[in-house]
Amino acid sequence: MILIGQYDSPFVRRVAVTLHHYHMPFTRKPLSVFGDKKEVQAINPLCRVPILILEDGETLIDSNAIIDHLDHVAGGARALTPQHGAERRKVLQACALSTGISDKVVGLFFERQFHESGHVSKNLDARMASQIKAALEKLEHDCGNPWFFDNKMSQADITIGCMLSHLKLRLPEFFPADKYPKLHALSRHCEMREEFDAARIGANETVPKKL
Ligand SMILES: N[C@@H](CCC(=O)N[C@@H](CS)C(=O)NCC(=O)O)C(=O)O
Repeated sequence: MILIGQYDSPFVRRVAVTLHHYHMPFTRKPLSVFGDKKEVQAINPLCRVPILILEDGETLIDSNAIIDHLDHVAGGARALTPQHGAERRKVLQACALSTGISDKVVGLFFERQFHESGHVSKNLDARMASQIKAALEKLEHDCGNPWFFDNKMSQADITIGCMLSHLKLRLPEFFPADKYPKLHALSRHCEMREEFDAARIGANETVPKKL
């Protein structure tokens, strides 16, 4: 399998951590949606990552759809997302909140990075900031120990761990050291794991200053 995308994307990283967790071999092409736009768009018309190319050449896009496939291949007991019922809904809801935060963090970062000075919408900036903060507070409230759902590692931990490392990289002021103690502990717990360590951002995996 070939994973396309840089690890400064929380969506690419959650797929990579999941692949490592399942010990599924893959190679990676760290293409940039900016610097390698033509190449990425030739594979995914949306010019978005992650993209996973399967052994038979089939191409999957979107981290949720990719992880759904990986869970299926890993099978019942190994799957990081429970297969049925309330447990499955809880994990998927925590992932939805977490990927929703990452969507807003990416949006706010791009808004600030790419608009010429003075052209950032203050109202949009404030709206996205309030969405990020409220969703972080909800995750902090619901977070268990040592994992999000106490003793069992799930896809919620991978997704929240990758969301937090990306938040710290792009908008660190939203995750101060003296706030969100349960999420800080979860982030540390995740980053000590082998599968997270195997998916660290490389020095060249950056975003351009201008579009
Ligand atoms: N819902 C998608 C979101 C993917 C996404 O937003 N990827 C970003 C990288 S962090 C991207 O490729 N953005 C380029 C663009 O949309 O122009 C997923 O879960 O994979």
